Amino acid sequence: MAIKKKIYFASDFHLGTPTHEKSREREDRIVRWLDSIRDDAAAIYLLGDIFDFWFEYKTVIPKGFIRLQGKLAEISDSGTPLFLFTGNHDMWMFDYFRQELGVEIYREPIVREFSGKKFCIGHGDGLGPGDRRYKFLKKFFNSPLCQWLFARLHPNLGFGIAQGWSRSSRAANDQKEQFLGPEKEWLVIYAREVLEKTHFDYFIFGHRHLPLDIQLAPGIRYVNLGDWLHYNSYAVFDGEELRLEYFTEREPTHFSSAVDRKN
Ligand SMILES: [Mn+2]
Repeated sequence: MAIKKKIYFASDFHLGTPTHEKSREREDRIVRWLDSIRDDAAAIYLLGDIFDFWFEYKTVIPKGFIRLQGKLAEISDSGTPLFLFTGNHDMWMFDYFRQELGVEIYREPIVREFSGKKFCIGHGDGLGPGDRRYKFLKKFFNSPLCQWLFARLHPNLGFGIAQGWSRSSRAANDQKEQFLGPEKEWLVIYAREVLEKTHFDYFIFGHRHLPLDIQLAPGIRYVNLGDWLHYNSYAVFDGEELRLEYFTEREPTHFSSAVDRKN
């Protein structure tokens, strides 16, 4: 058996958008990626916006995404720890993933140390300067009152409203984000602010939908995980090096080998 020593990070799958068909294709790709990394993964961190919208009622969860859930359950049951962050699109994840899949849920950035390197890990929304409107909305959406009220809406209505919100977002409109330059990227600004007070080796965030690997100081980097709408990007730490990588697939060869076996 391979020695499990790599730590994987990915974010912004946005399952559910833009269409059921496209989302399913993406979900299948993510499941193949998880299959490809699970044997050498010491842990897998999913950094938010896994779903384009999610809400769980006391006894009911949204339809779909069953292959991802099954795969996460399988990996979790096999003993590989999985960690999931809520993003701005799926902040209404409550107990289901922990109870049913054994996946730990985080709502805020966390600090971790791996092989002597200090990591700051989070989705990345609401950090850095500006975006006051979003920061206010986040507080409101996170309030028990708001969640209680949403749960009172019939799901057909509630999810209809939510899909309307989501359709106005950039990701749903298939627009690629543009790099603003290191002076203006707000997560770079945030990381630099943090570094004035505390040492970190690596900052890993999602949310930006742009694969970025930016050196903040010698040996100190900010990695943005990109997304799976455009990039199929992820990061992996092997105990020494942190790398931003892209999941690429060759044409499936298992069909021909299945035929070979029959002969
Ligand atoms: Mn996102």
